[in-house]
Amino acid sequence: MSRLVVISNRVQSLRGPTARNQGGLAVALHGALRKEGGVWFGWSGETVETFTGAIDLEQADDVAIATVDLEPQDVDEYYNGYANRSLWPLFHDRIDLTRFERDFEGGYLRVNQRFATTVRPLIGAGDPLWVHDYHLIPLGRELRRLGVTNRLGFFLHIPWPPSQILMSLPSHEPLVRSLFEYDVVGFQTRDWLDAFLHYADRHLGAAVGKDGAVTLGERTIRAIVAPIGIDANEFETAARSECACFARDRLHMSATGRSIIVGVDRLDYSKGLPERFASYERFLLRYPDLQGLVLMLQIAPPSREKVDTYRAIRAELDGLSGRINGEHADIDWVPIRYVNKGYPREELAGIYRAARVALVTPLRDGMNLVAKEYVAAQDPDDPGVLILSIFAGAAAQLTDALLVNPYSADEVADAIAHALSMPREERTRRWRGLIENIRREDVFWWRDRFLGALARAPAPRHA
Ligand code: ADQ
Repeated sequence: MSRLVVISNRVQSLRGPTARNQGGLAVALHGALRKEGGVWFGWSGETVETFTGAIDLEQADDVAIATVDLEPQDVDEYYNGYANRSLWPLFHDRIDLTRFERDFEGGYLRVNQRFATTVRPLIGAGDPLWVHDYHLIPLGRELRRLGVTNRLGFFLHIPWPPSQILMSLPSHEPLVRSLFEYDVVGFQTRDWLDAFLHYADRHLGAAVGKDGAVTLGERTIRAIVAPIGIDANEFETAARSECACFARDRLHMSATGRSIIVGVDRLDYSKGLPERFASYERFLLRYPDLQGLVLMLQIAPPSREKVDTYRAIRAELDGLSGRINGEHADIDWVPIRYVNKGYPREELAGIYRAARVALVTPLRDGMNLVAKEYVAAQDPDDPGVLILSIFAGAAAQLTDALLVNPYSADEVADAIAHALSMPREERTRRWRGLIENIRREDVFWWRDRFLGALARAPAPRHA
């Protein structure tokens, strides 16, 4: 019997104390694996002096979690280097922050080879393979080199950049060509798919068919749009839990009647946090009557702290929040509460529910699950308002949000004022449109959409 094999940079265990803090992706992948049993393979997050390829196996029901340790140099070059200093900024249109180093690229290819040789013995003859994200683009090619003829799928969680930007990456062509070793390649939105097709057509001379078939030489792949969702049902339930109600009440009490505007983001320059703080300050200045009636809670746990640009954005936000608070605070009011820590899912759901407005204003984002979680956590009888960047992948689905250009402080400031004064009838109407989409196109819909396309791909090749 065949088993699904999921491969991603990191894996998350459903056991132990961290299990309840997991994001939607981990839950979805566990769900996908549990359906028919399978293997989830990735880096353990640990390092070892010399790479051995020894697999650590954890079995939970029919799901095997398999991890491997990497060398410190691997982590520097592959993870902190090529993945997070080259590909991440470039794919988020930040050439100014992108670093190109041969060592990074060498480490990236080496780790992809190491992943391939390590996971190879775990792959059975008919097993479909599902590879995730920008860390592992060339993994399909490495697996084919080892004789793997199975159905191979790849899903990109982040945006695909415009061709002119992608072409600033020194080895862009072999990187993109390696995607043609998969059978199905999935993107979050039509825009990212179109950008990929543009490159494939103009730069590689691939033939783009009507139904997502893209042919390059002897290989035809299927390129699809599969926007990731959340487990809406689980999140709606979490928002009604005791823990969520406690968090909501605690926040309400501390706000002493003020309307709460919430932002929840990994501390990352793509999330547009300095621009968001500046927009909020613009709101305070343009709407002085509303000053003192609101407070903004920005939750931003630090990430990728080994990367200098991440240390820089953290320092910038520390300075900006301090200056805005110093300038506008009163003896009983601080305009921004800026918190650098993570929260368990249920507590987070309660925080979302307490907030009258959510500011989700990334400058570029593959999807953005926070926008969907905020909507799912609302009280259906008295829902809050989602302000969403037009540059988040989620904007293609969540058209009932207040859509804004995050670069325009005036536009975002006006949207905040609009959201705060929005009548309940309009809030409810917009929320219904949003939640209907979030429930329909949830994380299980996403999984089935992708795996369905993979199952329909032409029969596996034989070596
Ligand atoms: P991220 O860039 O990490 O994901 P996002 O989609 O918003 O962005 O997901 C973040 C997750 O982390 C959410 O589930 C959120 O609840 C959680 N989180 C954030 N701050 C938290 C906190 N303080 N405490 C607890 N949980 C917190 C990447 C891409 C996105 C894409 C996803 C999934 O960049 O565009 O939507 O993958 O494909």
